Amino acid sequence: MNQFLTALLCTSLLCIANLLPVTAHAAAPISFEVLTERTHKPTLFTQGLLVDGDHFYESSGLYNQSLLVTYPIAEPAGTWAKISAPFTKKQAVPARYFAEGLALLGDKLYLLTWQEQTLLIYDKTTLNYQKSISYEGEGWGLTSDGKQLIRSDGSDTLYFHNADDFSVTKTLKIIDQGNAVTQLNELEFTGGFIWANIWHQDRIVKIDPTTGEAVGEMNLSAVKQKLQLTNSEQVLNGIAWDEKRQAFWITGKNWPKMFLVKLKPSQS
Ligand SMILES: [Ca+2]
Repeated sequence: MNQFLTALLCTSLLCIANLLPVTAHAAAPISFEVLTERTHKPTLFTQGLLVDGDHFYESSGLYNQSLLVTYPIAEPAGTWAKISAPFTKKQAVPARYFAEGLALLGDKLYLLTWQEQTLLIYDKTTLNYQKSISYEGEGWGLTSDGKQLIRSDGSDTLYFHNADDFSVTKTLKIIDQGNAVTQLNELEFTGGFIWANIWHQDRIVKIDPTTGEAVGEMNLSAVKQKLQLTNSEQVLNGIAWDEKRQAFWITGKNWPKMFLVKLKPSQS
């Protein structure tokens, strides 16, 4: 092959390389094991999930049927008892609101609404409504780093809010090897990192809250496949850190199960 042809071929290959789609994500895979599973009410359209002590707190979305519920992590014995177990407490959200992300800070539960630009605040113990605060933009996921509230809106940006007046104190673009990570959904803050579900994907990314870099990701495809779900909106959406068990509870919208997921030691 002469030099001209070699140069032409190389140039063409470079062109082809440039036309190939950029790798959508490259964050390091995070290894984990599923320690156990439990029932999850399949009627819950999970938008927010967190653990406090021995209880879950969960928000369920959709207009006219949004809910805020709490129920024990420990289940009763027997299949029917598990399926029919009542919530410890349940609070209906007014019909005009589409409930979204949920966070706990102090003795208050903070509940986002999707497009109603209203933050609803509830008492943790009674689930009684306390007050609302308006904000701009959409509400998707919500968590707390112990000082502030952190919100997603389905974009690649996370918003840090003052918990007193919900004013935005900082915004953070989430990137993975230089590429924007969009569709950020349900959130969890633990161990100095933000963990984020990606809407309509089976992965949860681990985010450095200082730089916005996705430093790792969990792929839950195999876990989800075990459920043999039939509706495309039954997406992975729900991650809650269980301090007592030192593991994450994972679920999704209208999933019949929740899974206790333990990270491999080197990655926790
Ligand atoms: Ca969460």
